[in-house]
Amino acid sequence: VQIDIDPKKIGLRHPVEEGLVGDCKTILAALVPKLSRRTDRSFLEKAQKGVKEWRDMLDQQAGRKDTPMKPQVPAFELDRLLKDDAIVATDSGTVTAFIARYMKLRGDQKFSCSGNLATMACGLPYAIAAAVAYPERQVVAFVGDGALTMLIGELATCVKYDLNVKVVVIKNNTLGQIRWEQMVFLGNPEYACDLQPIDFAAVARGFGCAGYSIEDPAKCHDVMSLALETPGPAVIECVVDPNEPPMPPKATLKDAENLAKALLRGEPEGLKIATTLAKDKVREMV
Ligand SMILES: Cc1ncc(C[n+]2csc(CCOP(=O)(O)OP(=O)(O)O)c2C)c(N)n1
Repeated sequence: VQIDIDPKKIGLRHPVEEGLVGDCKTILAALVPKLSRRTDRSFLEKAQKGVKEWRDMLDQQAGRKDTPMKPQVPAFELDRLLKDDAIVATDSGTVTAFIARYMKLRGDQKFSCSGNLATMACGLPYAIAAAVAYPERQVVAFVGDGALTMLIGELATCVKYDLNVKVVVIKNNTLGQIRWEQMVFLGNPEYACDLQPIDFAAVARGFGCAGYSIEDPAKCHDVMSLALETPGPAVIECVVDPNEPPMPPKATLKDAENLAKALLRGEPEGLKIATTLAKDKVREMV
């Protein structure tokens, strides 16, 4: 069953048996009285246990203090610092997975990504639009270094109109999503994904924005908090581990087989990736 305010969206992403067009709140209110309460709570409890285990795993992953900092750390810290009416926009890349997992939408928060075309570099323009439409609200773009580089000139727009946009750029010096797709979907070593490292904090200052850089996970919370409180536009560069895999919620055997193939075929960072994966797995088991 898909409930959607827009009839064109019914069945867009997943086959449905019933499409119900309308506002979720109204439709759910109409549906709920048709249900009779089950005495057997096992299905619900199993689902609740699954969510709890998933959240515990995310917390554990975000609590890691190793350097290079894990990308989960800034996503986790940002979520903790967001106001209840914050507007967050993200790009397409591994960043999408990290922020979508860690941002627990609450209050009047809004979250946007490019759900149809999955284009890179939409995060900053979406945030600019949000800051123009809602100048009194906290607005954050959570973006990749590859994507931000494509539209970095828009920082000048933020300065020119004194827009309250905070740009959190996850700097892994690679087109991460493609790199992992090459390995996990195709079984090939990465090819041509490296990015020329950029000092985003210095670049931000060149544009006239405030610029911050975070490398130490222990300082992530405090620096992020300071940066979010800075009036006007600011860039917060988070230097992260490019070898932390953005694994799908359920990795298949085929994914693992492809990754192994990519490593055997000469993935240049193979050893680091294997060590990171092994460490992550051991931590999860412990
Ligand atoms: C305009 C555009 N070009 C290319 C792609 C294909 N693509 C999807 S994600 C991605 C890499 C994103 O890299 P980055 O912004 O550094 O984020 P990361 O994946 O490292 O988190 C690419 C090239 C795309 N979706 N849109």
